[in-house]
Amino acid sequence: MQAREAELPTARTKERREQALAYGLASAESIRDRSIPLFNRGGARYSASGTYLGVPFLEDMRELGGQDVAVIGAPLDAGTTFRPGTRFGPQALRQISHLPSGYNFELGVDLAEQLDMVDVGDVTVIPANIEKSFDQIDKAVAYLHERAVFPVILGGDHSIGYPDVRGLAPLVDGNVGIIHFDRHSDLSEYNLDERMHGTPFFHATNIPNAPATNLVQIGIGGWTGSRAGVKVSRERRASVITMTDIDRWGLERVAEMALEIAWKNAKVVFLSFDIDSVDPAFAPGTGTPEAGGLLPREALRMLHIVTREGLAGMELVEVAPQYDVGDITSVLGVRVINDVLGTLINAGKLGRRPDATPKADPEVERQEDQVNPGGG
Ligand SMILES: [Mn+2]
Repeated sequence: MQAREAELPTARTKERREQALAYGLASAESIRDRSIPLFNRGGARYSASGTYLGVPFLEDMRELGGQDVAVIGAPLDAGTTFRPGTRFGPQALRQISHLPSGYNFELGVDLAEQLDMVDVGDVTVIPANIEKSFDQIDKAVAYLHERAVFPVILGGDHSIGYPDVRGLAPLVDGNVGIIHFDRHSDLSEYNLDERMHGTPFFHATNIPNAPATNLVQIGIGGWTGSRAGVKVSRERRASVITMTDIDRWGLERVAEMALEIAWKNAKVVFLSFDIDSVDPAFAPGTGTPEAGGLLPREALRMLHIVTREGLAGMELVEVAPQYDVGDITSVLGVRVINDVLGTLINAGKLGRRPDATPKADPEVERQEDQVNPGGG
């Protein structure tokens, strides 16, 4: 069989690889093997579960442009410091995203009707090299911004927060604000000598136009935080809103405050939502759970306030389906994304508002009820 292998043809594989590279574009400069594409087109790996909300999969990345939203996975968990597994986060989120219909009664939005959304699959990350992975994610995210498509980035652990901001900031003529939901401040310079998931906002706020004074962190506290990060947050005057602050001042007031801090002299604001900001009773599927976090309704209520002035993009990180129970963490992650998109639509910041949407055709509506009865 050693000899037989040499006799097997390779033409089709080569053809598929060439197409994957043409469609998926050239990888970051640090990747030596130039046959590895930037966007993962074929070797599905972590992306084999269909698209987010069943929206079209954009196979040829050269065709990106003109859409409102692109969902993109960054299946990297090389940055975890405790329980790994978030490389399967994008897959879990996509899979459970087939449960909701895209319509929300309370928000009065229908994502399928009001957004032109595509799923562009995953960034080809390099699991054995976090810096090369950052280069890939940075370049991929920048590509989406360059084509003016709103990125919804599915993590992955929180280390991707750094390349997600690094892919955005150089394209902004002004400051970038960051609204960061988390139990952890993620402001250390290094974890174990590397830039891991406890470090993204140290490095992101080193970017000249992403100052820490426009970073607002919501939900911080508990026993899994880092003292090194507190020192950085003190020195750089980042704004830390703890669970105790939220209890004391109330959701609305705290969210209004966060909005003000993030937007102060900023041109755009990026949303980084760590699923572990929500209590592990509701979000057990994560690597660094911390008891006493937000209730889902508290998180959603605050999101409705902090996103209404618009966003330049968002990431939903730290979903690790191995530790999940009945997919509840992924259900919540999808809920967070969809609520943000719905709020942006209602605020006139993304897609089309109802008055710009053609009226529903009653005949189509009846047919739709047969196909997708909802409820249950
Ligand atoms: Mn966290």
